[in-house]
Amino acid sequence: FEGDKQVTYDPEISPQNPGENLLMRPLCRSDFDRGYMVLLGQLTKVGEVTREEFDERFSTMENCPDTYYITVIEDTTTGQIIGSASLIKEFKFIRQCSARGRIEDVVVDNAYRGKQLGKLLLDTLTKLGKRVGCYKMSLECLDKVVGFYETFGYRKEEGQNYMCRRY
Ligand code: 16G
Repeated sequence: FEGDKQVTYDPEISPQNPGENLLMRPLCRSDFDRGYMVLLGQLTKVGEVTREEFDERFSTMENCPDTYYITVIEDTTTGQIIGSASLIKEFKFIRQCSARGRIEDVVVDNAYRGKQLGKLLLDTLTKLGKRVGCYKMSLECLDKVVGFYETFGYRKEEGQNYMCRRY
């Protein structure tokens, strides 16, 4: 199965070594001051989130152990967050009390394109999902990036539709 193929990098990078002056790590509370919300603004509407609101939401997530794996990449020269992707583990009763993993809010700063960072984030979180016991992983994306996600073994499933209702 293609999804089990090793993802390769050129030049070689890894979570421990994502590139010169770059650091890959879990989101922390102080990333509010490192432009985390501004970065998310490159993905969708973020609204005017205050530090207090961010703090409260961070605590809510922190209080759900083994659930929110929000991974960021920091440029250590500027101290800014320049990439992020989230793995959310959703606990289930089905499949012997298994869990599904969702990949959400994947974003790499426009100025940092072409450094394989999206690939590194996806590869890492996809493997992490398996490691933490997810029986499947899923995500939603635009037509133009379907090919990118296929690299990591994601497929449009026959007869399955993504449905959405907005408020
Ligand atoms: C994309 C994202 C999703 C994000 C949504 C925001 C990935 C793989 N998908 O679908 O996670 O939440 O955009 O758009 O990153 P929205 O604000 O219109 O829902």
